[in-house]
Amino acid sequence: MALILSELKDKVGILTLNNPERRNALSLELCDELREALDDFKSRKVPAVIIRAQRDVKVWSAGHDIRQLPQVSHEPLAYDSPMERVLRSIQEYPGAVIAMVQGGVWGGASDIIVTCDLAIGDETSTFAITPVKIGLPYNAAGIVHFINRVGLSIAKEMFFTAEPVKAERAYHFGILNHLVSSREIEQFTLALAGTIAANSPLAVAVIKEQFRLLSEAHPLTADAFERIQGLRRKVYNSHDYEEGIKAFFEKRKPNFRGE
Ligand code: YXS
Repeated sequence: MALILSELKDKVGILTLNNPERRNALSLELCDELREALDDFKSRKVPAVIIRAQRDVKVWSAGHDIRQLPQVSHEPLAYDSPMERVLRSIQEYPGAVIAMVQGGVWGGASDIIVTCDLAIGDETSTFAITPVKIGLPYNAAGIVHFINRVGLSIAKEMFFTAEPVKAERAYHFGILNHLVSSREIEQFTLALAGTIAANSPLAVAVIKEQFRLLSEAHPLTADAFERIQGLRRKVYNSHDYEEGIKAFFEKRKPNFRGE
């Protein structure tokens, strides 16, 4: 069964996450299909793409497939991991990539939302980023995505609490460009995508790439880079990371020790 459904409506591509049994968890397989579908639209010069889940889902995506997170002592969210490659595919796509959100968005799936160029949500949409729930050190690229979208203080609150941000607040803080009712979200998002698709695709693509280069430009000394690597290694080599994953599967609260 296709984990990603792909269709073209006029000049708008629509990609639907299609694994509700696993709550659209970002498995390696689903991420690879999502990236391949984006590459296919890119080859067909599709100027605007909507990423959505099935209509009226309760869970847009449960985030990274925890069963497939590398076990302790291995770099989770490595540069060339499937989820990270999807995020870069979205950033580098030469056209607008728009998230249409109904239901709960968890973990790495929230990084997809804040990496998309625009996000449209309905009243059921919520957004949580959850590494602290499983003792996982997020990565610098992902943290920059959140800082760029919601600013430092809201990004810290989201990461430190791992609590879902509800639709109204998500709109207020800029996770969502528009908050529309579940009845009208499909038509609204398609119309917005159509407006963008009717503009100069070359200008949109070049302006998008300038946004990416300028917003990602955070000068980092070699020392700072090494420090980040060392800090993250300390976490993914920790008891807490191992305990966090184990607790998820044993469906119990983790007992973190801070080491
Ligand atoms: O027990 P079965 O086999 O039926 O499977 C259950 C869940 O184990 C499974 N499932 C997942 N499997 C792998 N990875 C996941 N992230 C994941 N989430 C769920 O799907 C089956 C149905 O789940 P269930 O019964 O809990 O569904 P529900 O409708 O009652 O609750 C839906 C959720 C999403 C609220 C609940 O499944 C949940 O809280 N899932 C974990 C959400 C989460 O913490 N995601 C973060 C993943 S880690 C990640 O994205 C980043 C690495 S980071 O941590 O840095 O943010």
